[in-house]
Amino acid sequence: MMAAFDPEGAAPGMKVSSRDKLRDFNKLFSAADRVLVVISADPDAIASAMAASRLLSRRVENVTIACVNAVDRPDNLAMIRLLKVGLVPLAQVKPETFTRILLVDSQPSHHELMAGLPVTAVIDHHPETGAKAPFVDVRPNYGSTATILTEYLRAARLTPSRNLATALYHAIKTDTDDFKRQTLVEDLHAFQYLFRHANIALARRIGQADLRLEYLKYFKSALQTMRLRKGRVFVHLGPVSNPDICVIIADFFMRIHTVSWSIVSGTCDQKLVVIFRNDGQRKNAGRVAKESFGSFGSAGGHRTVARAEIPLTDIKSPPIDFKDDRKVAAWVVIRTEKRAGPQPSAPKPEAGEVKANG
Ligand SMILES: [Mn+2]
Repeated sequence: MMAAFDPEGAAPGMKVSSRDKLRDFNKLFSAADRVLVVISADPDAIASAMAASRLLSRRVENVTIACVNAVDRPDNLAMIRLLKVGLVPLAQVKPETFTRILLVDSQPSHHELMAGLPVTAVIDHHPETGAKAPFVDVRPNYGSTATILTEYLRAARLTPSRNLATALYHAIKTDTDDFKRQTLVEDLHAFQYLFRHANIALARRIGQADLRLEYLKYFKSALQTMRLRKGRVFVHLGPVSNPDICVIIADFFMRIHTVSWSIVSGTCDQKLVVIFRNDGQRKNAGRVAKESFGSFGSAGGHRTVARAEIPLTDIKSPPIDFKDDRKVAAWVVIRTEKRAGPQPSAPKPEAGEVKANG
């Protein structure tokens, strides 16, 4: 039998048709169902849960979205607040009081709390883990789960509300890192569609909300104590409430066009955390992190981004006084300074002396 032309589906025989998938998905639910959508909250998971909730809102008795993690990233908090997302911690609900449980942007094996749930349906874009459930739609090539859910909404002929479209739009942007990561034409199509329905200014507001008010004191101390040598910025922040602060400050200094390396450290949970960033010009942050700190703790990363974490008790020769921020700062500089420089393309006597721009 010839397949009827399907404007929402993919080319016949080639890819998953979201219309077919939606039909199977809908069969799982009836009007008396109480549905629990379980996520590990990040923009894609939150948006996908909102979309699943929209798909089911008129088909079931109620839908609750619960997360296995504590939401504390500022951009996630902004998303939840500005888009009025109803989200509760999984610990606050009784899964056994629900008749259907849905996982979006996750698979059971991703989290022990998820693995223990009797899951009805899994919709995700992470690599296949052999999830067992009555309904599984895992598309590892997709840039985001939000793309899959956008296809479902379109197949169901449901126009997303402004807030839902904004959430999905932000999710695709986030998970594809503005299309610099794994992206399919399906992600672009979903994005293009959502663009017409989203509040772009609100999405931008959410995307740029990566700071907390309490972080400003670290900026102040970073600006006051930074050492700048040959385009390399060194900052030791001392005790920080969260290692993310070191990442934010390290990224911040890379925005200065003459800075080629940004190395920012801080102590948290009995560990020294060192964050490395560079401009990618003949440099290898992962190697520098490993050579500088690999003998003290875990250290590594990629060419432009890297990280080291050293237990504060483990440095014996010479012993480091981690209460003395100036000594720690000097130690980080000494460990990294010789290693963090441009690697010469041809052997040169002293790599540290090579100036990038002559
Ligand atoms: Mn995702």
